[in-house]
Amino acid sequence: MGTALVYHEDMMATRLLWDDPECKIESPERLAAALGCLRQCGLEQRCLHVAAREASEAELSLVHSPEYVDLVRRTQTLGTEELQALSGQYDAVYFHPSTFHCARLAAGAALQLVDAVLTGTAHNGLALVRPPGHHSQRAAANGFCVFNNVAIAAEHAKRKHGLCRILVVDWDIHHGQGIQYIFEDDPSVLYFSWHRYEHGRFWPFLPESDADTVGQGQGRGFTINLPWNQVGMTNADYLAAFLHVLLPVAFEFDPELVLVSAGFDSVVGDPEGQMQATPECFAHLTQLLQVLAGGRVCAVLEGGYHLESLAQSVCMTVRALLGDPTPALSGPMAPCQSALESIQNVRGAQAPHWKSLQQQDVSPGLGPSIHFPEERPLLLLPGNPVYKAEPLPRLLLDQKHHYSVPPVRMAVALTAPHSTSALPPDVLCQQSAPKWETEAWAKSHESLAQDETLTALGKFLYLLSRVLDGQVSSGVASTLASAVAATLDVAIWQGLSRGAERVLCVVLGQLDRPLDLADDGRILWLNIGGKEAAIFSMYHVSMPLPRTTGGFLSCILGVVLPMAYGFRPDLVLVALGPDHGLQAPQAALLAAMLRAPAGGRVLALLEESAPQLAQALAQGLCGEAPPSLGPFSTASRVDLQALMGLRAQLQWRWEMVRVAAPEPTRGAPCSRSLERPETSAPPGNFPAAAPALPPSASVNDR
Ligand code: X5A
Ligand code: ZN
Repeated sequence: MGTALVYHEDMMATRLLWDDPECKIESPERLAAALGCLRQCGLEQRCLHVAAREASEAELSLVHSPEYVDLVRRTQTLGTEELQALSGQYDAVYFHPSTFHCARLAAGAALQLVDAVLTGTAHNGLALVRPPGHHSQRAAANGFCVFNNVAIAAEHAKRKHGLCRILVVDWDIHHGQGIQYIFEDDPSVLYFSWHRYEHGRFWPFLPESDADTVGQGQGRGFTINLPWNQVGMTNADYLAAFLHVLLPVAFEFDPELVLVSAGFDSVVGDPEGQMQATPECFAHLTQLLQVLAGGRVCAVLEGGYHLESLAQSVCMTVRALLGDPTPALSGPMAPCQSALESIQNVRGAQAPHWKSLQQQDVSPGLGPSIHFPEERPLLLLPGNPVYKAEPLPRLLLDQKHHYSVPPVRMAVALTAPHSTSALPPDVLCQQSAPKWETEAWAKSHESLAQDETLTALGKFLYLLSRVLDGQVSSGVASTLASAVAATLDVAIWQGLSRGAERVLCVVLGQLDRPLDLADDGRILWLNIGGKEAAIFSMYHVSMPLPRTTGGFLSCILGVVLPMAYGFRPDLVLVALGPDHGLQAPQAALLAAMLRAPAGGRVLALLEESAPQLAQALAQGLCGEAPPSLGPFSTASRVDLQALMGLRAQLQWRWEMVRVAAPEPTRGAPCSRSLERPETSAPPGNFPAAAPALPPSASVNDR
């Protein structure tokens, strides 16, 4: 089972036959550019090829009126002048004698993709199509769109495959009002769209594109609009939208299928969108979506008019669908003021419909369970932040970072033989670090001196070296329970001395932070489910492990991932300590989601008597979709208060934690990131991502 690529060259046939500056950007070269890039990057060869077919009339009428389908059919025999006259009856549309054929292929491609994924032929996939679909309506072409490819595919998934919950994620920069209208009263299709809006001054100029449109009747809460009121939105703004709006609701909705209206006019360089997000961001967005619906993600091309931008973004999306680790993201990891206002508005509008968004109703003051240790008092209060945003990490290097994918995606170094039986043998890591090296490390820790723990440490160190030198992307290792803390300590130092600049430690349960660990910003220590909820420093934070699914997700989406994205770790160490309380599905989800901000470099460490957890972590790190966490249960008031209290403090340093714009009247600092946007980059001039690790020479000198 792999990634399906659905395509047919006939879809290059339709093109504009007269002069129309608005429509000329929707050109056949768009498909050629996307396909060419996929070939050049060796990605096309890794996909399962599925030929597009024409959608039948019956399939088109799942969404469109028979009269409209007839009308489009009759365009096949019209002359240029008649085509132009008919096109003029719609907003931003052109017809060509091949339009009917192409548009039926486009809809049929989406159907083929959904069938391949729902019958198990493919895991996920992308349909490269034109004309696009999301503006098209029951009886109207609109915005270059003729038939609504994604809406037809969603309706087909309901009727032919019996699905009850389909999530449509529309990341095109225009509002897919066609999809919104078709499903506005349908609770089985959750439609999420972000779009350039500028308070209604951007095409298609509709009041119903605003955040307060939530759907109608039974479908209330199943339309989610996130309008961008300024141009220049960045990777941070898009990620914040996913972490704080889309993903909480999506987990609560629990879709059986994710359809993406994958337009790439939301990428830097695009003349329509005027946004600043880079192609790499779309690998992240795609990877984040893959934790839903058992990984059944079907992306269907919509817009995208800057050929280079489009092509690179399509490649990033396919990379993520294939399971490759995500490339580093460039730019400041802080959402801008305008984006935060939009996020706040849509959360407010949707809160009556989604329990996962209701936590903002809890007062943002300090909850009773938050504890500030007395010996290291914390001086952070809203409106009185002592932490200034630090100088930004190395950004925008002159050269584009050439990242390579490690040959091994995941390896395990488990000590107890019985614990490996459920894993495929090819992931088992048999080698060990040199004896002298292992023994040298063990000298500093009593708990590592036994034979058993020494053997485990040797295997672990070997695995860590392979992660650091880029041979292995991620791993799971085990040792005796008594040696987890010391092994983690060794891993931190080894990581820092072998080239990682920032190490994120996600520590579950009762595992104390080593006392001699410097608090210099190179290590971020997140303790989940430790003794208390506390902020010891901006790099040492402790929070409860909520027992409810809602609480757990709030913790991961609302705190852990935003901090991880803000920190930009080169390496993530996940350690399961005593009383960690983590269930296997939670472990799988945590592992799968931590891959994204870490470029896939995640090493998990646990005690050897927990083979189910080791397996869950291994599956998550492989990119397998985690199993369902079970029915959504609202976070407890105590958990919410603790998380809210933490977030209120953390947001001054970790701006990705924010879900609302700071109130300017309270003297909050306007960090420079809130003062965006600036003008967009010249087309084709992409900001480059910083390399995640220094050149391999310095990592390899063992
Ligand atoms: C699919 C798509 C955009 C239409 C813009 C009209 N359509 N100005 O991106
Ligand atoms: Zn668009």
